Amino acid sequence: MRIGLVGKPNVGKSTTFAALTETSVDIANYPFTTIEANVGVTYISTNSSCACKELRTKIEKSGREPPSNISRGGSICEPRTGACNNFSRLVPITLVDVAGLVPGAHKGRGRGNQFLSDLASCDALIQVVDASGGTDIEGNPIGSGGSSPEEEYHFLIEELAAWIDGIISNGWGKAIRKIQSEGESGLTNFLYEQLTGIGATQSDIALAIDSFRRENPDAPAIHVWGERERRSLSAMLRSQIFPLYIAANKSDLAAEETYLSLKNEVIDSGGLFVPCSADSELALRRASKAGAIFYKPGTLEFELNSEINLNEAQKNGLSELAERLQRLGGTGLNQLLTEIVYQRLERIVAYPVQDETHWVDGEGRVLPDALLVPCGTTAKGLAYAVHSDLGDGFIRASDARSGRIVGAEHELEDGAIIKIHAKS
Ligand SMILES: Nc1nc2c(ncn2[C@@H]2O[C@H](COP(=O)(O)OP(=O)(O)O)[C@@H](O)[C@H]2O)c(=O)[nH]1
Ligand SMILES: [Mg+2]
Repeated sequence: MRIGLVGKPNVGKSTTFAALTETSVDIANYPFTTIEANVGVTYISTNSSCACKELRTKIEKSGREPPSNISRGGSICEPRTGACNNFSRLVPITLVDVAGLVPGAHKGRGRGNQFLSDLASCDALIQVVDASGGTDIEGNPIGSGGSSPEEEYHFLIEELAAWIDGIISNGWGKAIRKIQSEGESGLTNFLYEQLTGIGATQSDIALAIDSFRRENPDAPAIHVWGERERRSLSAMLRSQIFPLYIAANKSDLAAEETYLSLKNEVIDSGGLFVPCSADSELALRRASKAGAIFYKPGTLEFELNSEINLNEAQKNGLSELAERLQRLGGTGLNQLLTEIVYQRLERIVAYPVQDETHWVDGEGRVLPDALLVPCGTTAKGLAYAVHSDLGDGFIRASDARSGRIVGAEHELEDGAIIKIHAKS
């Protein structure tokens, strides 16, 4: 699971990245571009209780003593990445902070194609916009309300569509020949060949062609398509290959009228628009890491740690943050990620194990991995998600909960605990 942070410079992409991954990266109030994309890991909670809750009950019922784990609220799993407390399991998501995208990137302006290829491996994109309208399209600070969040949104989707258009225009002569010999499936095959490298699937292409047909019922035969038709198809391809969700950042500074029309446009077209304050999330995570507060991401309140002495400035800073959290209804970032992963991308959680009785791996670790996989993932698909060798050598799997043997095409349920049998 990989999510890219995109947007014009100086909107808070690196701040969002630093807050969510709890790492330090360069953050500055002027447009500058990091040479390499920042790549890191963030965590979100699973929708339902960790499978270690069931395991604990199973052990208790059998009359054995589960490992004592008071400090973790009863959780007994041993996550290799993430953590689990009170049966709330954290699962990893890779985040990529793709530096600033400037108008003309598809023609190589700024860091141009480098930005674009950093996006290619992402399952979804979050566009961070400056909801306060305080920075121009190139990221230079101007007074609040001086720029239009709508403009930066349109610039970005058009830039991405132009990039895709560039890729398909390149071989258009070949497309025409394919269409003449293979009919409409020639177009699908051509698009798949050209776009598989940026992560397009057959189904993305089929869905994009469907929506093109719906929006352009009178389009001429493909072999006489001009730029207009191709551009329109590129826009549909963009929305299938790179679903884009909006983090309306700097909401702490923003007047609602600055972003209202963008909000309405995004929501009316079925998109996701969440007001965020990355800066506040970063301050909260840092205070929490320093031990000054107890804060659970996604909540509206935090507690001061009475064992830590704070100076006046720190106390004021924290009380200002507390007031801000209440006023904004949270920092928005956790809500945004959770909605993208579970509602929009329909990811489910699967626990691969090596021992179907004790739900452990080869080293005896209890439920070491919890993976986010697309809804509809099969047993064999999970094997590939663990390791390509496990997928290639797949023989069969077993459902560790019921003990039943399942085949390669068996579709996993949310929370499935699966042992994979493979040739080594
Ligand atoms: N008020 C406010 N400022 C923010 C917020 N997020 C980021 N900033 C500031 O915006 C500027 C640009 O942030 P940065 O993360 O470097 O932007 P990037 O160029 O998109 O990576 C910095 O001065 C940040 O402190 C926010 O939520 N609220
Ligand atoms: Mg940055």
